[in-house]
Order: sequence, then structure tokens, then C-alpha cells
Amino acid sequence: MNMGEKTRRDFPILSRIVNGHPLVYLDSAASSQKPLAVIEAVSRYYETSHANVHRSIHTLGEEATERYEAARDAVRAFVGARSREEIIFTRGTTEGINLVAQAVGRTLKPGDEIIVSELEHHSNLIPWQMACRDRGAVLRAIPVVGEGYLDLDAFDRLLSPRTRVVAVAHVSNVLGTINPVTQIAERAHRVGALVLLDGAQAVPHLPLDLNALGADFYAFSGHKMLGPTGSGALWARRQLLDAMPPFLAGGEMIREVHLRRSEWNEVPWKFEAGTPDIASSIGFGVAADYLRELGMDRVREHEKELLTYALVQLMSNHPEIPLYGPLDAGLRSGVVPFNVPGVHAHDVAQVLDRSGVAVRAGHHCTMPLHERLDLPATVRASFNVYTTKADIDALISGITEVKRLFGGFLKAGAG
Ligand code: 7TS
Repeated sequence: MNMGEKTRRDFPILSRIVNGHPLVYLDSAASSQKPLAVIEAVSRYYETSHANVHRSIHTLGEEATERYEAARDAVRAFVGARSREEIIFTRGTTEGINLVAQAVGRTLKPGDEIIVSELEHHSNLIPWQMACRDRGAVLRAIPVVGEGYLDLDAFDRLLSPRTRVVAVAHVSNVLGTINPVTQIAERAHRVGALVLLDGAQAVPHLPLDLNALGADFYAFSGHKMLGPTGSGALWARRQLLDAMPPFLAGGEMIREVHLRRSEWNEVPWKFEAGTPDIASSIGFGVAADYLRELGMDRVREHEKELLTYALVQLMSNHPEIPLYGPLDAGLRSGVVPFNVPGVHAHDVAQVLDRSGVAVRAGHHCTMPLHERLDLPATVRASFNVYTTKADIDALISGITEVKRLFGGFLKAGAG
């Protein structure tokens, strides 16, 4: 039995019937499903130990704090960070990137430059656009070339002593491209720039050793890696965190407050103002342990096998369908974008849903990438640990149904 067949038993939602068919969930890049261990950890926490963290010395307050901080240790171990202080809990990747963009943004001067890429999710683009607009800095983008790779020669030409930050996705949420982030970080550091990696689509799918990557900041989301929504983390080098101003201000991020001035708490709490999403972070820690137990090397192998299977099945059963992204499964994660010629992506997704197949259609929060590819939209199937070849077979049959339904209409249109 392979990983998908074995693990899917741990995910209660996967036994659902949708529109009269067993659910085929191929929208994990938007949000993954949750194993029973995570669901139970969240409800157990509420049933037995809920109280606010870091403030109450009664038993529940201490239990809640202990579990919340143990989750930080689990996430730290999962991504291979050196110390627990380097893991800041956020509500997700978006919040982590905004934290950095605002902190670094305050230090930008007119004429400074920030480099992103054409394949960024809007959440690694708009915070930098705002920082540049506020400070008179300039935003530049590494072009996407070929099957969906970043043009590293063009990147070299963009780099200069004016470059302050290079912010790129580790893995593209549309094309699945695994970007050469170690090389990117090395080249960025040569000109003295800081490097932020958007790990939203990498952490759930690749074995990761954060220290080896050479980045300065790494943002990711818990809900894409089997954890609850409202969970995520920003990893950053300790010296940077110590030097950075807080992001949100309020309770718990302070050491001392006077009416007119305050002193900040130590990291990571300096960046966790207010009551955090305690239950979600606890679930996030359990999700990290679940994945660690599965083994990320095995997860990666499983997804590579699925990706190859999906590409071969699509090409042989639907040769007219345009596929996008690297054809080499070694350079790509389990994300398959495509279009059915003559049928809008939303119509494809709607017909697939009628047979219980869940995919996302649209621009996937990457409008500049779709502009670059000259496509109004794509349909995207994306995998996770519980995905099976049978799920892909259901997608292939669903596409046959799309073509059957729209075939007559398309022929009439052509005539
Ligand atoms: N960066 C990348 C590469 C992403 O794929 C996403 C979410 C984000 C950042 C934002 O993450 P959040 O957890 O803060 O929302 N991507 C998608 C997607 O591809 N479909 O829905 C959400």
C-alpha cells in the first residue's frame, strides 16, 4: 500500500460524499485537509486546557502556555531551525511576509531596490509594492522563462549595491517550480541584500533544512501542511529579529510600559502581540510531528511519483490539453496547472465538482504570472500526502466528461 492509500484513513473528511461521488480533493495547494490527530489535539485543548497564554499562573494558564510553547519546539524541529526563539507564530505566510516588509520597509531610502519574481503569489508582491511606494524605493522582478524557471542571468543583472531585499517563492503555487533558492540567496548576499523566502508551497512538500538554505527570513503557513487555519510561522535569524522593530503592538510584546514609552519583550514574543491563535498553533505542532513521522523524504518521493503519473496520464488521455510548468518532476512539486481548450477554467472546475473532484480555477493569486503566460486563468490540481493515483484517475475521467459536455458546443461554435 502506498503513502496516499495508507494516510488517507487518517483524514476523516476524505470519506465524504460530494455531489453523489466520493470526494476527490485536489486543492491542497489552497489548503490541505487535517488528520484526526490535529483535529483531536485542537478539540482536546479546548475540552481540557484552554486559558490565555503567558499571563495566568493558574493550572490551565500554565498548561495552555506549555502546549503552545511545545508547538513552537515541534515546528522548530520540523524546519531545522537552530533555536526556538527564531520561530515566530503568525496567522500564515501572508502575515509573516507583511511583518518583514513593514520592518525592513521602514529602513528603505529613496532609490533602494527590492527584487521579487514574476511568479510570486500576491502576498509576496503587494507588501513590497506598499513598502516601495511609501519610501520611494523601486521594485524589480526576475523574469520567468522556458517552462517556468527564473532567469538567473537576468537576476544577476538586476542585483546591485542598491538591492536591499530579494523576496522569492521557494516553490511556485501555480507551476510547482522549485526555485534554486540557495543560489539566489548566495548571489543576493554578495551585494549585501537580505533574503526572504516564501515557503508556503515548499514546507508541506520538501525535506527542509532552513540553515542550509542560506536565507534570512522564511515564511510559511500551517494550514497548507495539515495544520489548522490561523496557524503559520516566520523563521528569521536571531540577530535580525533582535534588531527589528515589532510588527503589531499590544499585550505580551512588551517588557515594561510607561505612559509615554515602552520596552519590548524578547523574541519571539516581541512579535506576538495580543492573544495568539493558541489552539491553531497547538494543532500546527501536531501537524509538524505527523509529517516528521511520515518522513519528508518519503513525502517528496510520493508526490514526485504522483506528479509523473498525472503528467503521463494527462498527455496520453488528453494530448490536446496544454500543460504548464517544468516537465522534470525533480524540479517541481505536486502542482498541475492546465486548461481544456475552448472551455473557461471556471467551467472546467464546476463540471469536475459535479463528480466530486475539487480543483481550483482562476489566477491563483498570481495575476502577474498569468499575464506573463498570457493566460486569463488555469485549472490547478494539487497533491498532498493523502493523494492517490485513483484521485488522478478521477481527474482524468472528469476531464473526459468536460470534453463530452462542451464538445458539441465547441463544434457548433467552430461551425
Ligand atoms: N505564498 C504562496 C506561494 C502561496 O501559495 C500562498 C497561498 C501564500 C503565500 C499565502 O498563504 P496564506 O496562508 O497566508 O494565505 N496560496 C494559495 C493558493 O495557491 N491557493 O489558495 C491559496
